[in-house]
Amino acid sequence: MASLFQPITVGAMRLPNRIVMAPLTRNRAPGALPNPLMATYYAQRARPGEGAALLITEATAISPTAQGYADVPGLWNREQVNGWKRVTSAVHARGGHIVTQLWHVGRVSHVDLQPGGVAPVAPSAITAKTKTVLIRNGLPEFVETSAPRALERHEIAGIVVDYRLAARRAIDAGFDGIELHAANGYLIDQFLKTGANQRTDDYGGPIENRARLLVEVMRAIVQEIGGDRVGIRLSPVTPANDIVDADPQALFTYVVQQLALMRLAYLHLIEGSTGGPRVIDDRPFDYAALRQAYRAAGGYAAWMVNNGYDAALASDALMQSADLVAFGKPFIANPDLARRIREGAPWNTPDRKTFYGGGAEGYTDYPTLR
Ligand code: 8OZ
Repeated sequence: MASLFQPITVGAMRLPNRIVMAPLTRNRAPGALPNPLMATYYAQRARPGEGAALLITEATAISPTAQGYADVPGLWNREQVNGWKRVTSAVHARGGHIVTQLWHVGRVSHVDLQPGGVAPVAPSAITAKTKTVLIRNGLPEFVETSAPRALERHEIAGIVVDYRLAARRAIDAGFDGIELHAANGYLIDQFLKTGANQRTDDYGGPIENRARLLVEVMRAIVQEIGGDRVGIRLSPVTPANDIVDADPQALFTYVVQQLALMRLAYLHLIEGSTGGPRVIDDRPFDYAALRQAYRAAGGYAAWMVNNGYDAALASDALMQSADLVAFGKPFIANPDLARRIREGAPWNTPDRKTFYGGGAEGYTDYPTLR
């Protein structure tokens, strides 16, 4: 049985403990450009013995059309690569590890965020009943997402290339690897799930078709940077961003069986509703059965769990064969969360008002223990 403070090898990384900082959207990258304040924020959370053994960056757009929120960072040009280099070197200077989360929002976007003001792309032309954030007159404003257009069959290969190139640029920027964002109702999850995918070509219909984009993107990324630098985030039943599937247990069993054929670093599971309840009454899901299906298919990547964990629940999860635990909101307010867990110290409470947008306040000014 592993404890939270037992070292572990995760793909190409040797980690001193099992504590991971989950990806957290913070909307502090005007112009989609990573900046020095972000480097400070991540480095604070990578202090040896205090911060996370592995940091996952906030979701990062792979192309201009992949964006769905104001002031989120990107990874499609040289300037962004250089901006991220400051972040990765600040984290590495502390002895930490950091991967970036590659993101295409699909339909969860707004015409004001799209190049040329065109409609966002999606598997099918079905509008998500959800909101995104624009910045108008310097202030964040929640707006309904725009109606998307369905991707043409011949456009999909180009999206796969965008992911592959972003993965290459991540390595150029000094990241230890990437996490594919296949969760929370964004593009990959939209293809996966029946509520958003009504395609009649080989990317819609049966599970193998709906999972095709995920598998193609993962294969392309693994070819480009090696599976030992690749993780993936999945959220089988989250309702986030108006997403639903008719049979998530069957869908994700197939997905993890496909992932078992790749030599990956980790699988990252959001249990229940993202940032909300861990159990959803009308969306039951057996995560232990999913992990067993992955292992039975020969998958040996680290199994990372997330959503609403505290120290006690995290220890239980490791006892029940999870390998890593990702903490999200606790890391916003506690740069030294690992130390607080080790010492049983109280946790600072995060301030929701400063989650999205703004500057140093509520970002780099949370206190550490003395
Ligand atoms: C909160 C606000 C905006 C985006 C996710 C990338 O849910 C996000 C996100 C979260 O995965």
